[in-house]
Amino acid sequence: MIGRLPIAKMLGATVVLTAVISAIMLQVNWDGQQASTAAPKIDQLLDVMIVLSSFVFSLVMVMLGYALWAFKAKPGDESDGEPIHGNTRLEIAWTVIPTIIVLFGAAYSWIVLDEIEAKDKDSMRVDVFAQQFAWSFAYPGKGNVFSEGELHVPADRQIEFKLHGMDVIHSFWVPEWRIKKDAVPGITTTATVTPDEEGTYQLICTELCGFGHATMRATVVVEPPGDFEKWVAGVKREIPSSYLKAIDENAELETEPVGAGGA
Ligand SMILES: [Cu+2]
Repeated sequence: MIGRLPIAKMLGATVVLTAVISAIMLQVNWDGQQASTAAPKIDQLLDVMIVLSSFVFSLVMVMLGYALWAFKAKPGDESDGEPIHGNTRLEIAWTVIPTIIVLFGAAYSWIVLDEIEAKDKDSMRVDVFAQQFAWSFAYPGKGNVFSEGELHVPADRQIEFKLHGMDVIHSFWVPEWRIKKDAVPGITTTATVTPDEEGTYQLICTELCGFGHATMRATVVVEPPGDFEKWVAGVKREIPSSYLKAIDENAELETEPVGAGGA
């Protein structure tokens, strides 16, 4: 039966519909401002996925539209439909095409993840403590200074955030950086980010963690390295011993960084 379908015309219609939908969808600035080196790569990945999704959507819509038009029952026709048993060519096509799309998406995502998680030699470690319903930060390379509710980082330097969940699972997300990673009690997870745009942003908990989840935010300041050093020098608090203990305990259980998580 597939041999009688106007395949060339359907493919043509699919390509045109894909182009129209993609052209509209790609106009939208889905992710907002870009403020890390990872952001353009992740946004480009999203754009490619939008085009692929538009193609799949268009293909389904064209085939559905054709089927509705070509195989419509005549008025008064109450007979049963033709009993159809499989179609090898069609089944191969609808298995192979999605497989290629999914494998392409997996390979491309893998490459992007590898690039954005590649470690720089001069990366700076910042420990992040998440607890209901607040964030605090420690700078092991800077005399263990400790800050509550306010994260400062220098621009254009890779930061390795070591995330510690102090009670339940939380998730670390600065939308302009794109990176999102869970803070899980008992293990240390790592989020690698190179902020490349000075400014003030918001750190948002993006894992439903309890009654105060919606208010679990912190201020993020990305500033020139000189300003950052001045800020560090002005911080008089040091990391509390209970937090230091969490770092040590977690360190024993430290695992390889897991994929970006969170809801
Ligand atoms: Cu939360």
